[in-house]
Amino acid sequence: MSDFEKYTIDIAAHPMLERAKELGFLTTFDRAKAQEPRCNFGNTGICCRICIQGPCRILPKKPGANKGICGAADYTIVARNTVRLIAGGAAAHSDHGRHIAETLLHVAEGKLKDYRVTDVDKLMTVAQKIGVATEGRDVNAIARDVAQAALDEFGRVSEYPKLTWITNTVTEGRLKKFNETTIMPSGINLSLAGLLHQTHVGNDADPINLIFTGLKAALCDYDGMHLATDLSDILFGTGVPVVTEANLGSIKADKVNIALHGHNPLLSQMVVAAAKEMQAEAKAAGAAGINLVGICCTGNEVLMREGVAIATNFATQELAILTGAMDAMVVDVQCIMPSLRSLAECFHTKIVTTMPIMKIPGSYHYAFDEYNALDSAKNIIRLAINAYKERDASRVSIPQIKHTVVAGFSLESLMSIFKNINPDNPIRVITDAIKAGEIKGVALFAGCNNLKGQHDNNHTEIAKGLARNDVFLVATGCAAQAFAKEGLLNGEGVAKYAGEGLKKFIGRLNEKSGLTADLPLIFHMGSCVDNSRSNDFQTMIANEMGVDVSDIPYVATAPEAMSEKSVAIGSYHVAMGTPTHVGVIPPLTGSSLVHEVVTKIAEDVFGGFFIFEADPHKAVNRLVEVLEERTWKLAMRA
Ligand code: XCC
Repeated sequence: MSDFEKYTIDIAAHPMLERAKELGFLTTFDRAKAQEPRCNFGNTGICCRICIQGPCRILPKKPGANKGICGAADYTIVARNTVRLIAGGAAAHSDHGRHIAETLLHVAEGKLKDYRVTDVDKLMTVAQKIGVATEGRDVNAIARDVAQAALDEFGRVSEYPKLTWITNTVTEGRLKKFNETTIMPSGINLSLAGLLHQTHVGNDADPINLIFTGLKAALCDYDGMHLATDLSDILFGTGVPVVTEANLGSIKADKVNIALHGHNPLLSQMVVAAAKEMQAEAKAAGAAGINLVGICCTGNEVLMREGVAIATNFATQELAILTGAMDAMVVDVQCIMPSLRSLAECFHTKIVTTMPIMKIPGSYHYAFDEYNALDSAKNIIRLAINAYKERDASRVSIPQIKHTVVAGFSLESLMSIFKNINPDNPIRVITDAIKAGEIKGVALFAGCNNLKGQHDNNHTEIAKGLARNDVFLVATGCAAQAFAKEGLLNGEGVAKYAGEGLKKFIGRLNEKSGLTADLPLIFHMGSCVDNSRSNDFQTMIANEMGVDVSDIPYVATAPEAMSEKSVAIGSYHVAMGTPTHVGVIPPLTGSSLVHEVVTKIAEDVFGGFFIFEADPHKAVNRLVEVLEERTWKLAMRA
């Protein structure tokens, strides 16, 4: 096996890595290798850098060094480090949501000419869900109140009232649990600032108290994500099934290629709209047109709503530039490697940053102007068209590898398929299949790439293993993109990997789907903020079964978790009562106490718990075991 094969299972990546080697460019794979061996203190979470007397590193057997200078024990240090990761993730997700909410408010106030309320049905649903009056009211008035309710989530400074989106989207059982355990937040900013205060030097030393505060922040993550999904749907439309393609082969040699990368759909939606209008300009420059492709969650956003192809996911973002055919990469926020800029220097590619909080020295910064959003997008496309003119055709080498993708499964679109089978009570399509033992339950795949393992391998191996065991699979984020690139998001994936029960179940959906394409093995629900769609799915299943979410056979897995956001997502899933697998051993093994709390004791309190298992096959066995145990318990209650 070559080094490249060891790095990633994505065969489109191999020739690009070879190319990087020829150019002498060190990719993220090389940099990951160069970081080995990792520092054991950092790797296990017992390096404390919270004050500048540090870093303090814990040596359990060395008197004096078995605590930090201030006397903080391993469990305090590990808990503090972990909950600060959660705060970082929750801040990122919720700030993304706040940005969307501000835009919706400005739309409702008639201040923005390029945006509008696209999905009025979704606006009505959300308004009714959060208690905004709709009867006889104008769309913009309702949109203003919904946007204001979302913005109010951030600024509350007292402990009451509690967060609106959580209050109105989770089961009664969860709400009671969150209140009883005092982790129910009222204000997102308040909770995150409180966490940073609590973890300051000389503050809280109690790991349990810290973990509960971490879970409160994780619920802020949930809230911010949920409102981001809802408000994005209102502005840009709720995803419906689309057929598109994925992998580097979706980059076209004869077109102006623009990659949309990051997380926030506000600009990328405008780029999609502008590209439709500017095909002639591209043709005048000698290209066959404009080809948009997506990377990371901005890619997932425009895939869901516009059918834009996926070029690649997080770990292989650099490789899109190495094709020599990428004219511009437009980035917004989160998960964008700073290395893109230096790699772009080897080609004609323009890296365009657009947000005030995300700049890369040396790249082009086109400040996104929501008041002139379409013009902002057009200027960027013009830059790409000019870059295309500088492209050296002799340096273009695109791996001709791609797969068909059937995606766009918002919960609404999934339910409309279920509705074709059971018009009166669509959710029963899945609960009946679980009760009949046709499927063993549901697994959500979420999260990133992490180069501590072979890129995309954990994602695909665990998915195939669970599919063989008749588990219904939904996915978001870079996990969904790994599946798209590997050909698991189409009907062939079902034929190859689904167990008999799952095959029958998806077959039944196919008969009634009303779609021209066969349904996929795994249902792509969108970007990372769209994990909220999976949470709503859980809530619907639990309510239909008459139990709490902590009782239903529904698991989550982040096979290659990497970002702070993934820590926040995983943590709130545990609070939601979901057994949550992580395929990378996170930096908390330095405290056996914290490790025990999150992997075992959490189950007693919330019903959810973490499973840390790097081996994909063992992970499959454990997840199936957990699903079977829950199904068995449910059958006992019946
Ligand atoms: Fe980033 Fe959402 Fe992770 Fe991918 S999955 S590496 S967070 S892009 Ni969100």
